[in-house]
Amino acid sequence: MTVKRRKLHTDPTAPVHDRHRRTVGEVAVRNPAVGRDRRRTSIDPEALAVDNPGVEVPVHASPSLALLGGSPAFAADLHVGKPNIGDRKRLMARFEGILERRWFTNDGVCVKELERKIADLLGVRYCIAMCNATVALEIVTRAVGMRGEVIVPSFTFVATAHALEWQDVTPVFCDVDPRTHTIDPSKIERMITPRTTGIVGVHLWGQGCDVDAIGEIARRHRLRVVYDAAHAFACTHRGRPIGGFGDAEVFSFHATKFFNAAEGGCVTTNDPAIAKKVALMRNFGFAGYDNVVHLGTNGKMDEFSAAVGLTNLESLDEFLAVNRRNYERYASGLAGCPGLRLYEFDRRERFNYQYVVLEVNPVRAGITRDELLAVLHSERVLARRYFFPGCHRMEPYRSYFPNAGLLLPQTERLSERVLVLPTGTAVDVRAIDRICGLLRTAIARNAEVREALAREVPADDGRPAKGEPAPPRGRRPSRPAEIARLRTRNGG
Ligand code: T4K
Repeated sequence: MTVKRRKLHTDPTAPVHDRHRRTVGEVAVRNPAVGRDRRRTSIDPEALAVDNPGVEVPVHASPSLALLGGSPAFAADLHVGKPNIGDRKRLMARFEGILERRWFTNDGVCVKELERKIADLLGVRYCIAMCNATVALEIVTRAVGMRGEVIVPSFTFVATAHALEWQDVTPVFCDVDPRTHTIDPSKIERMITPRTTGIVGVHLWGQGCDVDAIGEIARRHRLRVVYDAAHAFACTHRGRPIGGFGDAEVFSFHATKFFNAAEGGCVTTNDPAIAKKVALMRNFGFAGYDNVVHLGTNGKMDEFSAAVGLTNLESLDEFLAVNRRNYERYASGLAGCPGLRLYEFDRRERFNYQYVVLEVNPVRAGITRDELLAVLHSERVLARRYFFPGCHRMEPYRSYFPNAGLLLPQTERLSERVLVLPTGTAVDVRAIDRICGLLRTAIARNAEVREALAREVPADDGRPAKGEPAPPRGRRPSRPAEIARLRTRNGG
């Protein structure tokens, strides 16, 4: 079969990291390994071109895979979420200052400075630093008066749902938009009941939710709106910095985040009443010595975390440049690879590129996401299946709503297909080239990979194995009628 050479349209800004650049068709014909497997797996080079018409594909060496008897590609584990680290000298100087002052927490100078700087950066009136985003979400849930039921995507880190449930608010799971992976506004209204008090949108991967549509629904139904912006530090949406949308937004400064304070987070808002309540609740409700005026908890950020945050804030541009470079490298390294689609970011907005998100189409790739994950793990590339299997398939939610998945087809699909790859300042372009080469080889040799995996013990995917008892159903005796009703509505 002859494959015509296609016209090349390369992004002039993309790195040229391989001297041998060929078209998709040529890869399939000239690379004997790919050619052989193409016949076996019926991967048609023309089909590759449909995925990425006219995109030039760099040819990577096609090494052997550890799973097929080779040595692992990396000598040490390559993680998703290795922390970004700012200037060490400045960090140590800040630590010295904290030790000198002997003021470790409770509104110290570093925390106050961090709050001021973040409010300025995000263009919001108030920033309240927190010990982490999960506690921040719990506090905000109470501060804005969410009760009963709150509509939230299931395709998120489980903390989003847990924060609600921890406050005895029932998370009602809504499906996401297959393109943006954020809550689908067209699906929200049908989830609203007389008990609904709010919506929690998640700016997943730093991609802003459709805030206009959500705001409109909230206005019509008098609902509160909070955004989980854990991934979205320093990102914009429709030209505006994320941080000022809804009643309040919550950021995470966990070690794995674009901007980290080791542990930490913050609440941002333009509403003075909410800001005041959140600040009180963060510190047990104390309004001064011996004067407790509100129910509260301990959500305070300590000075050492704030010092890490302040130092990292000074290096944001460098972190961003590295993440952007890494993202582009993955984009060029995987262009035209059958069945792999890299999550795209709108070039008109600012993103932090902290998550390199791949969608695996098992039919086109001839291999599943989980098989690719196994390949990468055997090479010591610890890619992650964020956010498998979806909150609705985790406890306690899967017991409450065993059939919620029926109303969440996009969530189910994505949680079977998404693979998050390592990036950040701990990952260099050579490592990325190697990872792209591994993915390409795994797809080219998919039949051998499947055979090798079939000989191995199946991995625990968090779902009950065959023969294992089904998860217990509805264990909340205090609200049986409500659970029965929600089960019915959620497809139970
Ligand atoms: N909402 C959303 C949408 C979120 O994604 C998160 C957190 C939250 C809310 C809650 O925010 P926080 O309460 O955490 O502030 C990790 C993080 O623990 C979690 O913060 C994050 N989302 C989530 C996406 O990822 P795991 O279960 O994957 O954690 P773990 O320990 O496996 O770490 C991830 C990877 O990072 C590992 O491969 C190892 C590496 N790592 C981790 C740490 C802590 C390092 O290399 N160095 C480190 O210091 O949840």
